[in-house]
Amino acid sequence: MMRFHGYFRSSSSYRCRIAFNLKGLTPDFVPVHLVRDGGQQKSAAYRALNPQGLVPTLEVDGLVLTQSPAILEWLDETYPTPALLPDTANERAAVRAFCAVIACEIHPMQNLRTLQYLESQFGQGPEGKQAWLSRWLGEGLATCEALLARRPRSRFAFGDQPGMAEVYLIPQMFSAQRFQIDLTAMPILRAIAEACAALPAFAAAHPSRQPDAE
Ligand SMILES: N[C@@H](CCC(=O)N[C@@H](CS)C(=O)NCC(=O)O)C(=O)O
Repeated sequence: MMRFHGYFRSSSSYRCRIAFNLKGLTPDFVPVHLVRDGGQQKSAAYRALNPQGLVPTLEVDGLVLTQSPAILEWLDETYPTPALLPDTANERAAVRAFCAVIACEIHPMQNLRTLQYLESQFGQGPEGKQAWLSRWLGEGLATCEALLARRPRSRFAFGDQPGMAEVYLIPQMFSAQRFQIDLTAMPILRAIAEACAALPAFAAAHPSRQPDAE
């Protein structure tokens, strides 16, 4: 039994969906609406699975996995083909650094609860929140672009096949568009996003194609 709890627009859920598709896995899906009912992720029933009250959560038989980086590494170790990480320690470190910029530096700044806190505790409206998002998403994505600009160019971020870097990058590019971040100065990231959009595993993982899409 494999059961995935997520939300169509959540970028950490989107990461996992891409990985499932690349690996040919089709877990059952349980939608967790992040706004309805005050946020279903905060319910006692969901918190019993994921004490942080965040999506995603993956249940596999008796095992409960939380935090998308842990889920993705577990998937790659448990279903090694196709591999999401490169063969060498040096390249794996480069890919993990790229992914960490997104997961550790960018994503927490755009999260729903962060934006809600800016509003409730610091009185920020749409303009203030937009300035915040532009600052942190813009800087983080510029770092991703710079990390790739210093490498020999390839079709995808770290070679001719998509892998862990694209699993993180594509949802982040979706969020950047949603939050109207200027991507003009990021031609490498845009080219990778375009190459991924043509692949069924990525296209099928898009938020607009999920059963809970609005
Ligand atoms: N580092 C966590 C982040 C999880 C996370 O922040 N999920 C967001 C959606 S992308 C969420 O559940 N937000 C609900 C909220 O802020 O209340 C992961 O990668 O799984």
